[in-house]
Amino acid sequence: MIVVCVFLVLCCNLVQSQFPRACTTATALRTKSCCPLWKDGSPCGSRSRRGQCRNRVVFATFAAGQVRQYDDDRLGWPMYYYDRTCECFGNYSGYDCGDCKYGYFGEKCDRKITVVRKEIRELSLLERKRFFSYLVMAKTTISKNFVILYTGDRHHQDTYRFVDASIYNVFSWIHYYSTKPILINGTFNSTTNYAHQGPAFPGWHRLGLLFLERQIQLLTGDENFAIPYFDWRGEKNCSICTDDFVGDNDVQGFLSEYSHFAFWKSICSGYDYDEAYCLGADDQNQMQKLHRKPGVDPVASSLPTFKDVEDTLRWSDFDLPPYNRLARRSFRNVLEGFLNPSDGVTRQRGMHNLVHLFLGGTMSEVPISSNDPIFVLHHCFIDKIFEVWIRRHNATPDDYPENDQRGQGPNECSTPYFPCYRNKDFLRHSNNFGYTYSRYQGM
Ligand code: KOJ
Ligand code: ZN
Repeated sequence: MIVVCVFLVLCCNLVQSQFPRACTTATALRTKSCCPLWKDGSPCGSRSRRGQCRNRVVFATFAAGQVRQYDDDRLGWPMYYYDRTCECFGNYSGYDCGDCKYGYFGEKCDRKITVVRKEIRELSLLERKRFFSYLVMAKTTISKNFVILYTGDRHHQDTYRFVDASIYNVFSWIHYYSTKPILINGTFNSTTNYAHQGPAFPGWHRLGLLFLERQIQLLTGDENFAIPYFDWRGEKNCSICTDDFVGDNDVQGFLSEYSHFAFWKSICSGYDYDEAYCLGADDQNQMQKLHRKPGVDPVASSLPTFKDVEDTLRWSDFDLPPYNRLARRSFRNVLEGFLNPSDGVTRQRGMHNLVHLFLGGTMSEVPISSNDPIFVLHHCFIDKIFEVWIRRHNATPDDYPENDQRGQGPNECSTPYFPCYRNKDFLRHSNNFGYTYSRYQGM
């Protein structure tokens, strides 16, 4: 089997993913090397001392014997694809060390900027219009640096195909790719994935927002751009689901033709075949328009309350065994929304999950939820709660537990991001990533 896989990788120069475009050349894939030349002509900008090409920058440890690496291309990310990646020095970052760490700007990455993420209703009319126009630019501008993968058969690399995608669609695809079920002992396990139902959940989504925020800063040249959040505490309806904000919807759930996102379509269908990655990624006609049905689902007819958020913040253990949706008294599991926030034991839809289900439509289908921009606003508020919790409990990366969720070990790379960010490294103040949150309604 190993031989077959190696052969497929070698013979088939189509194998890519949310991969840096520069690492998807036949040579890069054959040599399993993702050390692109920076503009000084040296790999990882080594001549300019930005970084160096290193073997195994990756710290992967996966449950040996339980899952074999060739069963899942995402396992031990990104070692299935690359043995060599860039390790950047100082404030340099990016897959080729041509970019800066989050929060740093300039050719030498020595200018620190801390942006303030505000509640969307705190933005001035101009700021709000600017935000929507940036999103539309991101939705319609092809990413120069990244490409996405699709296939009808994840286990046969000769079927892999790669396409250009817009910046917003790359973001959306990243969430999709990380949520596809994992093949374990020959069966697809859909209760576990790389971004949810485990300790990686808050940090994985923190990184996703940083990725999108940075891509928009680079696209627009607006270094002060900050993603806004939607503080949904205690709301009866979705008060921002109007055409002035994220859009109204008709009875069928489709967004109003006067909304900013009226003509947006989702990439990657929802719960499609286990074996597939984003079928139809290249075909506009196969994509669905965004839809939403706030408050319609009888099992999720109200949003979390102020008290739910306060109760969530009280749990002092970041995560606890068994580190999945069954974990009790775990801050992460309460925040993610598998437990009653006040007792930390009773299983119920709450917090993050409840908001997804309350909004309904695109937002309630895990693989495609990120196609609706309200996902960004919702997760930004989840990240604010995470940040308040980090500060209140003085959390550090050491509080991130060893666990056996695939791809969610403390030292494993968050999947499928480039370069490698270790899961545990998100248990730090947001200032370290160049942003803070405004105070709003007492929090
Ligand atoms: C969509 C998601 C998610 C959870 C739910 C509801 O992306 O994480 O819907 O459980
Ligand atoms: Zn998610």
